[in-house]
Amino acid sequence: MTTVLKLGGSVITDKGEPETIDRPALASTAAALGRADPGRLVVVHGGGSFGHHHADAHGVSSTASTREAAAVTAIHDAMGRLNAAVVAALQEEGLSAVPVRPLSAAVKSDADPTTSSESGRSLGLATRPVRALLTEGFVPVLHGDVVATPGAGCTVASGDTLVAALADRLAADRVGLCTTVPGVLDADGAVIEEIDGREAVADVLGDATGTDVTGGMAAKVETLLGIDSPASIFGPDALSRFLETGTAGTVVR
Ligand code: IP8
Repeated sequence: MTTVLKLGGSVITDKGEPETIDRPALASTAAALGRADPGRLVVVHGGGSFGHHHADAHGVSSTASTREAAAVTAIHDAMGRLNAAVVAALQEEGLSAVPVRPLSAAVKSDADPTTSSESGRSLGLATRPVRALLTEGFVPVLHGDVVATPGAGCTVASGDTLVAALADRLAADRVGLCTTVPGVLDADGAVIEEIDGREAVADVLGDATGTDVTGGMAAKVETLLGIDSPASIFGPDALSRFLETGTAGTVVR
């Protein structure tokens, strides 16, 4: 069984403070993973106050590109610092976590990659190393990153886009997005149990708190609707349930 799990940047960092890890949240997330027996597991994490802070400072997003090497390096290096912290936290809980860095493994592949909506298919991702690491018993840990964008320089590929690309190419059995909210909420604040069509996206436009250069809940749902496997969006409290049962919060089909 293959699970692709995204840890939202807002879950593991304090989005209000540049480059600040939410240590208790990261530790409890890692502990939940350490307690579970998820089989083949790929972890992807978002940018939180690391990537988004630097991307915003350089005017780079999933649609705004840069050709400045210093901007690419600043964003990528910040994501590297967060990735190292996530890998270390997972290792402390006994997982064989290792870093896999998308700048060196991914390229946006749409004809007009700066205006197309983010889908897993718009990303060329070298999944052979990820597969090989899984087979060797490792837990590859990827993250949202700046990636080459033909004709434009580099743009941000969000962790969600990576999740979608990985889910498709690894034929994932289970896909989960651990966010700060317990799922996609309706107008009354109740968790919507299931979303199965694009028309739902208009109703779920959430507001991302802090700096987020890759879009909020609507973009997440849109991306997840594009993959074959059902995907769950849930809060940190439901992480163990997701790992046990394969679904939690809102299921996007
Ligand atoms: O937080 C964005 O990833 P996300 C990563 O999953 C960067 O949207 C580099 C801002």
